[in-house]
Amino acid sequence: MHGARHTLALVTLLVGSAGACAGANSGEGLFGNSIGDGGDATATEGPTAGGSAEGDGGDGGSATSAATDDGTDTDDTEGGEVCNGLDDDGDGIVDDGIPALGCGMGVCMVQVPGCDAGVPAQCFPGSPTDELCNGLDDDCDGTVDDELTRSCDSSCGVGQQACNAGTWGDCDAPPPTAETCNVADDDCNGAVDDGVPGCRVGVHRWWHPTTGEHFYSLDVNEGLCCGFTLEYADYYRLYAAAQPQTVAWYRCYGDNGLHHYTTDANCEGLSVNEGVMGYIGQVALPGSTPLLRSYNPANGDHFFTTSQAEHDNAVDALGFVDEGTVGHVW
Ligand SMILES: [Ca+2]
Ligand SMILES: [Ca+2]
Ligand SMILES: [Ca+2]
Ligand SMILES: [Ca+2]
Repeated sequence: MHGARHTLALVTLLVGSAGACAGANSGEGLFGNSIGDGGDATATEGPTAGGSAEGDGGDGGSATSAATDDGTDTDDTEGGEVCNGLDDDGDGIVDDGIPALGCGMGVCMVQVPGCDAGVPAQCFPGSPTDELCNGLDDDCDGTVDDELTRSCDSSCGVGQQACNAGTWGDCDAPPPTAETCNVADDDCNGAVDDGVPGCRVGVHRWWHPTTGEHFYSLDVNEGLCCGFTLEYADYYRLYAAAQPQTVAWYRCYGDNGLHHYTTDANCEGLSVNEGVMGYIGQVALPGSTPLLRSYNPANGDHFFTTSQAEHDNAVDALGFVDEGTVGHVW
């Protein structure tokens, strides 16, 4: 009994091995079929025999022409190699000469072999991205850089720049220039007409503790003569020469012994014109601040301040009459 069992197991093993071998052989046979129809025993030698002029010769009468002229190979190719895992044109190479396949534009462009293991290739283009200024067609619409423009700025303002040959061109925002006396911030540092000698003149503010007069002068020493107290040097500034939208600011002297200041060359009919102090803005200009005027009927004092709070206090608490904004100073 024991011997019989061993024998049965051995037979089963042999049968199994034979089946596996048979399967493998038949598979190779299928692949090798197209190469050598005639000799099954030498299937593995296919490529060598493949010179198989002999094999081809057996198929048809073209053996002679094949031997004399390579041109017949071209004829065979025209016969049509298709992507099917077979050597349709009989040149010994499976699926040869099938052109590559391309698809997509720009960076999405893809090229794949026309035939992959007997299966016709499929081509899937890459994914587009936002167009960048880089000399590439990023969004795959067929146009490189798509005439891109973008906003840009300088310290003086905003502008545009265009993409040229993959790099951004010059920004057309206004460039900073040297500061000149023109009521404009030419160098774009945030200060108007800064550092231009003689552009503006400083008006110093004095106050007389006895008369209560507010006195304004271009001379920081002028008030020392007569008991005035210097409240602010360079309290505000005027343009030394006329600028667009400025008018002359006159200093006047009245019969009452007090000074007055106005844009009226006739000193509003009340005083003697002592001359032009400078030029005051008729409207709000770059860098300017309003100059507020009030009048004290009790002592005839004309008070000028750039402080709204000080102006309001004079009117509300000190008996001054509000005479409004008389111009714009710096
Ligand atoms: Ca594009
Ligand atoms: Ca681009
Ligand atoms: Ca400036
Ligand atoms: Ca300027």
